Amino acid sequence: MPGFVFLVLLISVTQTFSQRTEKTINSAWEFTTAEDSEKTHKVNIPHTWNAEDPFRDGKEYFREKGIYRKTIFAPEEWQEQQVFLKFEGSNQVTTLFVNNTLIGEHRGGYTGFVFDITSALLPGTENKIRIEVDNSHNPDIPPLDADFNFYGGIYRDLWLITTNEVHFEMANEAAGNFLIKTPEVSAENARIEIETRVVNQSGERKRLTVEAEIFDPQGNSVQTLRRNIGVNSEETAEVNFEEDLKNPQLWSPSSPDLYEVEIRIMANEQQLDVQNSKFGLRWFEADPETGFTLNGKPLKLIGANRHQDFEGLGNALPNELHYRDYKMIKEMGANFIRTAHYPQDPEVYRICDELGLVVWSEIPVINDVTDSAAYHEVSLQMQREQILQFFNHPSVILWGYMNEIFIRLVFNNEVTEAEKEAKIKTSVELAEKLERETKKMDPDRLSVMALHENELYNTSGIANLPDVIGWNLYFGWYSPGLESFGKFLDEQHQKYPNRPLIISEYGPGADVRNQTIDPKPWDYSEAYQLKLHRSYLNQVQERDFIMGMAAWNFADFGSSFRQDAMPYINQKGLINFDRNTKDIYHYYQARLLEEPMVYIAGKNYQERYVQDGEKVEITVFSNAPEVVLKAAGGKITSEVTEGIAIFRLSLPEGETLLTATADSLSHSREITVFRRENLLSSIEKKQLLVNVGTHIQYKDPVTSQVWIADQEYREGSFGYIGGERYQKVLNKFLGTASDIQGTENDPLFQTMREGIEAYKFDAESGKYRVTLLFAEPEFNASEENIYNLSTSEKQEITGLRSFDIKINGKVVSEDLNLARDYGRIRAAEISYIVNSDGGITVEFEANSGKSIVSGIKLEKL
Ligand code: GCB
Repeated sequence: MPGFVFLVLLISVTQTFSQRTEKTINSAWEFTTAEDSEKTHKVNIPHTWNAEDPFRDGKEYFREKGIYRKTIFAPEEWQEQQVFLKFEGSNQVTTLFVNNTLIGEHRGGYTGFVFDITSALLPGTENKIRIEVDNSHNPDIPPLDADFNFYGGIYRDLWLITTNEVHFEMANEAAGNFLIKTPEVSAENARIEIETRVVNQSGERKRLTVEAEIFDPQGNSVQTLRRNIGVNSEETAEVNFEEDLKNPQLWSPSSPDLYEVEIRIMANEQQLDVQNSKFGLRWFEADPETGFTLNGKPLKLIGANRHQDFEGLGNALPNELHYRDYKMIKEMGANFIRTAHYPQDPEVYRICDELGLVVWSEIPVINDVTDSAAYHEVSLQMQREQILQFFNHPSVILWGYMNEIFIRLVFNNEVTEAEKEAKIKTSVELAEKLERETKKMDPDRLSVMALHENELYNTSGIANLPDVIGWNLYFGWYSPGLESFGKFLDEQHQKYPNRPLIISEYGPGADVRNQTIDPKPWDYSEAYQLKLHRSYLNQVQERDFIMGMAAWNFADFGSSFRQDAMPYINQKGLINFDRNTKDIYHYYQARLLEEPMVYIAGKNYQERYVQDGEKVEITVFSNAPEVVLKAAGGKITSEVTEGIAIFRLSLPEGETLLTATADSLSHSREITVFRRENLLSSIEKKQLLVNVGTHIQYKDPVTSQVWIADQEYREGSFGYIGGERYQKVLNKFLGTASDIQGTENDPLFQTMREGIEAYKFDAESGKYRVTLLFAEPEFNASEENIYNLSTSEKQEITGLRSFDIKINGKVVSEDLNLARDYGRIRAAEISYIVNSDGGITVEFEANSGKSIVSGIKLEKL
């Protein structure tokens, strides 16, 4: 072998060994729960053991300890290296053992951390890694309580990192060892400050050169800065650089240009360590009168909050799914996201930089505070970790540290005045500490907290602490009146004219199975979701002083105690838990996108049942001034107002293809029209199914059957006689937002008619099957959740009921007592065979309490 080839080989070999390597060690861990340590199974990280049980067992989901074990082979070369394990996130107390030696513990489930495992490793052999992750409730670790699931496990990537003995600081890396600060940026000049820390674990003093090379967004090297340093063994040296960049290319949602810095440690021309980080140049301001400006221009921040879970996966998502979510948020036309209620995967911040989304990132100090030094300390540690870990991301503009911190207190009827005072005191003290820490660590960004609609935030003084106040406002949902939203904001603005305000949450629950053209609060319809969001968007657009708004929530998410239209799911998403879009997602596109769009609403509302003479209402979203709709050979043009064109069409029964055109773009959808007056005569082909007690049309996704909206009896047709719509809570139109046992079709059973006298069908003579659907809605009222803010208005529980059912005069069920016969909030179905010689009348006669029915199905046999 010629001498120079040998030399080249030698250099590249030593270089490979001496430089940093980073690789995931996600695959094939032996997993067990402490309870059940005999049984292990192989899992891959990202992993949670709670992907399913919160959706099956509700609040009882498994919150204890899980143990991950693996052996890793440590090559001899590791003798001269430093070896680290880096966790991106693990919920919530993580304890690491290597060869049975305790390495360390980390508290908190949403930030990253690094352990140096060098001293416990045995090179040249197998080494045992054991990671214990404890997800039990811990009064000293936030979140104590919140409206989402606390999925346990190592649910983000796990990295094995080896470095030279001389390296950029690692042990502390998750707490940030390479910061790029941009304290002064203007169109002409950007000041850049780079901070790094170099560690020498080689056993001897080293003379080193540290370099920082800056690349512009096109990848051109624009500057290399150098420092010569001497570092004693076992010491850490801080190395800082400063540089001015003329005429910087600015980062913004419309042009998310990213610079990059590469830092290197050199010794005798050899590179010992290297790290890269992107960063961006922008400046911003939050003004209490004029709102938010970015790079000197007003920018209304509009977007969504986002939780990190996904149907079937819990919080253990591959990076691709994070990416897909944020891409969808961007494609909705949004420019803003809030990582409610905790720091998210590092991939998220990288994506937001790249896509151009302004980020509010926050720590999970939610609903309540423990008055303990430990709780305060863990909260501060979380804030430090989040700030240092995501410091270099230009997308991050707001650091949040509390969400609705008084909500538990406000809804706790048992608390004494003294306890209340103590709670307020510790919460305000913690907020003061967090505010101070946030500003100390990052004076260049804005601090923020989110409040719920309650005066305590003002009277306690807590709302005076951060730079920006976020309001979570649910007018038109938890409290009445869509217009109350704007009024509330005006009042706040007037009372506190120096506070920059942003809307951190708003939105109603919406279930795509529930459809109507006549939406009402609490009906969980897509139409009500559209109505509320449209109104809120307008009210924010009308007010310059509001910095922006983030919808609650981008996607439906898991919440083990929730009992909405779908149990254990918070359905305020703009898209479903499985990421299928709801109408509202497309509405935002019409309001926010600059490129042309047209979309016929009603993806989940294809079956349209209309009364005699009634027209079919079609809603089209577009950002064009007008839309043309073609249907059944006709063509109509309609103006677009606030992103919506409404068409009322006389359509024949049966299928119709609709095509909407705007700006030379088209969108088509097929619908099927049914005339209600014909339903009885066509009953041989179709069953007639009625969602009794509601204006909502419900589609069972499993059978594809449609339960049509209820109607009052009219001659020649069908409908109810007597009674009223059941309401669990006054002023709320939905029957009961309870998890109805024994069915997946909760909305069908949640709404009902109480005190009903009869249900009548003017059907022709023949043999029929009549099926009645029931559920006893009354249960212990104290089980209602705190987010149903009007619980004080609760109706008195009317107790159990008993009634008889007659069909065409004959008693078919006597003394039907739903609670006794089936249990409360449990679906019950009874079918009866009826031979009719014209007409079917089902009568309900109460023996005690009031009769009640949820649904009725008529089939001709
Ligand atoms: C809130 C909370 C959020 C809940 C939301 C809701 O105000 O901040 O965590 O999920 O309301 O849906 O009730």
